[in-house]
Amino acid sequence: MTPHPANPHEIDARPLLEQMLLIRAYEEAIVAGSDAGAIPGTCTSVGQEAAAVGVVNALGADDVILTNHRSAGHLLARGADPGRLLAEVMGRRDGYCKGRSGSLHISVKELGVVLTSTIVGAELSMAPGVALSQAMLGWPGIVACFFGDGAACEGSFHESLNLAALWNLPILYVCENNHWQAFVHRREAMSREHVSEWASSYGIPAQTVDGNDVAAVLAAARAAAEQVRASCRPYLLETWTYRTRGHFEPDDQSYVDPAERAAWLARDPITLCRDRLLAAGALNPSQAAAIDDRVATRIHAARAFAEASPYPAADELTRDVYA
Ligand SMILES: Cc1ncc(C[n+]2csc(CCOP(=O)(O)OP(=O)(O)O)c2C)c(N)n1
Ligand SMILES: [Mg+2]
Repeated sequence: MTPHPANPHEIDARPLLEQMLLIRAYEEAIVAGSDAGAIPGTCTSVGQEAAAVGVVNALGADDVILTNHRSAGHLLARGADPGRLLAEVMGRRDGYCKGRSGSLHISVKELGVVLTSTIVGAELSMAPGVALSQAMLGWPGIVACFFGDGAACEGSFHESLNLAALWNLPILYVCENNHWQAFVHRREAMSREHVSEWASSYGIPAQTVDGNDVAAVLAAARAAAEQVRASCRPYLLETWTYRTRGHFEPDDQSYVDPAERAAWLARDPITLCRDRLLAAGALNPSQAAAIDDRVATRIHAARAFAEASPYPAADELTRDVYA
């Protein structure tokens, strides 16, 4: 039994819109701060917000997340505090990892975000181990492993799927296919159009969903997560989306086909969601403006919090390390 609507048309997308706006505003604040030299540049997920929000909202409190270098959307959708995230990016003591991880290695244990890996594909290597330990300890919850189309071209993807299928591990593999693998288009690196096509050779069910339609992603992810939970077997969900900013900041995107990018900008996930809600009468312009205001206030407060947080002292450098 699915406890939530599996039909995208029955989903209340208003809270999802707010989460997407928060992610966009958070990452745009980082871009503006990095342009001004005040914040280190990160890898943003601008254009991919629906993929993150749709999947994370399909997860339960006991589920754990492994993610990658484009993790801000996953963390914010999971309920991470933007101030503590920004403090982490800025290397401050009040960051989730005391300012030592930056954006590329951040973990938030209390939210079940076990790992951000900047080694492409390492989250895939670790997913079977995390799922196996959950199972051996008798802990509830499935493992959601977020990775890119580039990671799917690495050997660790195939090793991970093979073991997950062999050992019946409850892993929801989520490939955010954003068409780019750093500065290389997926067409130049992938033998197939869809990453989901590769799952069948391991007997793993898979689906590709429109990654810019947040309700469609949420519905597909709920069904996939339920299937993983009920079967104790892996599932691969591919979200078909696009990275509309550069690989990192700054990046002039001179290698990008402007027509392709423009076509995806015309399907911006936030605009799509808001327009649909307005057209359906589920949101009116003043409610939409109130959401914008709430988000702006939170980001303003996050920036103030992060800037007020001190840098760690030099004598803390060797604390919390094994050797
Ligand atoms: C093992 C490894 N190889 C190369 C890199 C450099 N690198 C960082 S991100 C990236 C592209 C990854 O593409 P994808 O998996 O599609 O993720 P996306 O950046 O599109 O989200 C590369 C090659 C790395 N960090 N780790
Ligand atoms: Mg990619």
